[in-house]
Amino acid sequence: MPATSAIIDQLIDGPGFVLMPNLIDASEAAQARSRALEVAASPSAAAFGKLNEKIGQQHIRGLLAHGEIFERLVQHPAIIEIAEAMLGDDMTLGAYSARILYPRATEMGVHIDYPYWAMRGPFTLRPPLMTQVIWMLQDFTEENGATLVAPRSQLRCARPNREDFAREAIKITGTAGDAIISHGLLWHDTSQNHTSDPRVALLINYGLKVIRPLDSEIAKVPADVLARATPKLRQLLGLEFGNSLARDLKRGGLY
Ligand SMILES: O=C(O)CCC(=O)C(=O)O
Repeated sequence: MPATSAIIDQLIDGPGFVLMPNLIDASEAAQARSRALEVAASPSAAAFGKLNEKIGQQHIRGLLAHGEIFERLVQHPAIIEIAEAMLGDDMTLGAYSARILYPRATEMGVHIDYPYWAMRGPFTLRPPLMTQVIWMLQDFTEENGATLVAPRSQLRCARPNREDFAREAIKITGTAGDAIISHGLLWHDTSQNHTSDPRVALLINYGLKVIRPLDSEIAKVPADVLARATPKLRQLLGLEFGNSLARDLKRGGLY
C-alpha cells in the first residue's frame, strides 16, 4: 500500500477513492457476509432494515448489536489510520450498516454522502467532513452490483448530475476482504446485480466529531458490547466526546 499521506492526496485531490486490497481474508469476509444475511432474514429485521422492493435492496442498520465481527471491522487498524488522517483521531461513527443487493437489484441512485447531502452548501473539499468505507464481503464483479464512482467528482464540490455521472462512472471491482475508502463528496451509486447471489457490503460513515451522526441510534449498542468496547470503539461511538473537547480547549489555550 502507498504511504498514508499519498492515500490522503488521492482521496482529496486525486480520484477521490482508493481500493485497499486484502485487509481481511476471504473467510472472515464470508463470515461477516453470512451473518449480515442471517440478520436480514430474521423476523426482527423490519425494525432496523426493511427491504426496498422497488430497487431490490436491503439496508441493515445497528450492526454493532449483531456480532463481534462487526466490532472488529469498524475498527480495522488500516482503515482507522486513513480515516483518522482525514478526520482526526477523535473522529466518530455517523452510520454503520450492511447493504444487500438481491438478484435483479437496480441502482440506488447517484449520491454524495451524509452530511453533505443534508447541507445547503456551498461544499468545500477541505476539511473533509466525512469518509466512507465500503467493505467487500465477497468479490465485487462486473455483474453483481459493484460500486460505481465518478473519479475526481469530489473536486466539483457539488451535488451529482445524473448525465455527467452516466458518462464518467466506472465500476470498482475487487476481491472479498478489500475495502473502498472515499471522500464523502465523491459521486457514487450501486450497480445492477445480474447474478443469482445477493451482493453484500458493509458501509461505514466516519465523520468529524462535531457532526451529528446520521444514525441517531448509533450509540445504542447492547450492554455486553459496551462493556468490552475498546477505547477506539468508545471514541467511534462518541463516548469520549467530553475528553476530546477538553483536549481541544487545552490546545486552544483556553484553560
Ligand atoms: O453498496 C454500495 O456499493 C454503495 C452504497 C452506498 O454508497 C450507500 O449506501 O451510501
